[in-house]
Amino acid sequence: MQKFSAWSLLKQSFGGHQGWQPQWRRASPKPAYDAIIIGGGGHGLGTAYYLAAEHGIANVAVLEKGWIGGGNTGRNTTIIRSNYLFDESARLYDHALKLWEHLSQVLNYNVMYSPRGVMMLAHTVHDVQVIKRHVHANRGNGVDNEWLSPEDAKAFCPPLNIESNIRYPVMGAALQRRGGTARHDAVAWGYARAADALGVDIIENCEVTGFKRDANGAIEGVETSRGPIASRRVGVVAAGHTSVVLGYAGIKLPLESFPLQALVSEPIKPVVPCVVMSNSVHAYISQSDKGELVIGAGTDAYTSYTQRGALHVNSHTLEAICELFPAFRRMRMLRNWGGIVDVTPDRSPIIAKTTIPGLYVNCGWGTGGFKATPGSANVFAWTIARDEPHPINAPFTIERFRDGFLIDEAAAAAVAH
Ligand code: FAD
Ligand code: PYC
Repeated sequence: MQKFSAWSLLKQSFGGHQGWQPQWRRASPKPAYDAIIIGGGGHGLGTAYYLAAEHGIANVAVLEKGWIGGGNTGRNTTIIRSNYLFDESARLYDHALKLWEHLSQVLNYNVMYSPRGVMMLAHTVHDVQVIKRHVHANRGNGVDNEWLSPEDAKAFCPPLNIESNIRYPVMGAALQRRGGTARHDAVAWGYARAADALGVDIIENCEVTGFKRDANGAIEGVETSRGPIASRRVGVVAAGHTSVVLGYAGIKLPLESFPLQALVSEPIKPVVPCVVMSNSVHAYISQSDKGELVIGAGTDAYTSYTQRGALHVNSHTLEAICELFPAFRRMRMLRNWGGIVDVTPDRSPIIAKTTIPGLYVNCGWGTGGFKATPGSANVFAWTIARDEPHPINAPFTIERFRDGFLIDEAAAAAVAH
C-alpha cells in the first residue's frame, strides 16, 4: 500500500495535478495483455487497479474511447450512501462505503470523500412507511440509518423549509450519517495514477469496435480504432453504452439507456451542510467544496444516447428545490450537463461472467453507480481474475432476469435512484 502523504493531498487540493504528468497520454497499446478493460471510468480504472494490486495481474490495458473520467464518472453528483433495502444491495454498497473511508490513503490521492450525511425526505404517509422500512432493514444489516422528525431534519440542515403549508410538507427524514460526497474526477485520476504505477496501460482515444473469438467461441481479443489487441480476458464497463459494446459479441442484455442531468448554481459560502434527497419531488441537493449548490433530478422519460436531457426536467427540479429551500430562489444556475445511464428492470447492477468464455460485464448501475465505484471495481477484479464471482456480486447475474431472482430495488425504492 502506498503511504499517505499530507503534502501530496495538499498539492492535489490546491495545485491541481501538479507534480504528476500522465505518462499514458503518450502510450500505444501493446499487441497482447493478460486482461483488457473496456471503459476508462471509475469502475474500469478501479478494476484495473485491483487486478494489479490484489490479484497480481498488472499486464492490463484500460481502453477508453474518449478521455478517462469523461463519462458518467465526471458527470455525476457524487452522492455516496449504502442505505439500500435488500440484503444483496446492502452488502454491495456497504462494501463500497467501507472502501471509500480509506480510499484517499490507499491511493495516496485526495478523493475528498466527505461523510457529511445523506438525508432522505418523506412527504407522504407512503414515504414515511417506505423510508422507515429502509431504516429498519438497514439497521438489521449493520448499515447505519436513523429516522428524524421534521424538527430534527431542520436542525441537521437549517435552510430546509419544514412549514406545513407547502405542496409537499416534510413529514420526517432518514439520515445515513456515513453517507456523503466525494470529488468525482479525483476518483478516476486516483485509480488511474495508482494503476499506472503498478504497470497498467491506460489508452485513451481508443474505441472498441468488435471482439475476436477463437474456434471455440472464447474471447481472444478486441478490435479497436487503434487496431486489434489480444487478450483472453475482457471486462466491459462502458456505462450507458453496454448494450452497444456487448452487441458486438452478439449478447443482448435487459438494459435501457436514459439521459440523466444535473446542474450547479453560482458558488456561495457554505450553507447546505449535508446531502438532501427527495424522491416525491424528484430533487436532491448538496454543496460542493467550491461552494456551488449541486442539484439533480430523475432521468428523462425517453431512451437516448445524447448526453443531454430535456429542459423541463430541470425546471421541475428547481421548482421543488425552491419550495424546500426558499432562500435559494434568487440563486442563478452556473451550468448544466447530462450523462447516459443504463438501467436494468430491477434497478440493480449486473456484475458477472457472460455466456462467452473470457468475457465479463459490469453495468446497469443506472443513476446510482458512483457510490459503488470502489466496491464494484473490487469485486469485478476478483471475478475476472478468478473466473468466478466474489460472494458479494454472486447474486448480480444476468440470469436473474430469466430465473426471476430479481433484486428489486426499483419496486422497493424510497428514492428513484
Ligand atoms: P463511466 O464513467 O461512464 O465510464 C464508462 C466509460 O466507457 C466512458 O468513459 C465511455 O467513454 C467508455 N466507453 C463507452 N463505450 C466504449 C467503447 N466502445 N470503447 C471504449 N470505451 C468506451 N451515482 C451515484 O452513486 N451518486 C450520484 O449522485 C449520481 N449522480 C449522477 C448524476 C448524473 C447527472 C449522472 C449522469 C449519473 C449519476 N450517477 C450517480 C451515476 C454514476 O455516475 C454512474 O453510475 C457511474 O459513474 C458509472 O461509472 P462507470 O465507471 O461505470 O461509467
Ligand atoms: O444514487 O444516491 C443516488 C443518486 C443521487 C442522485 C443520483 N443518484
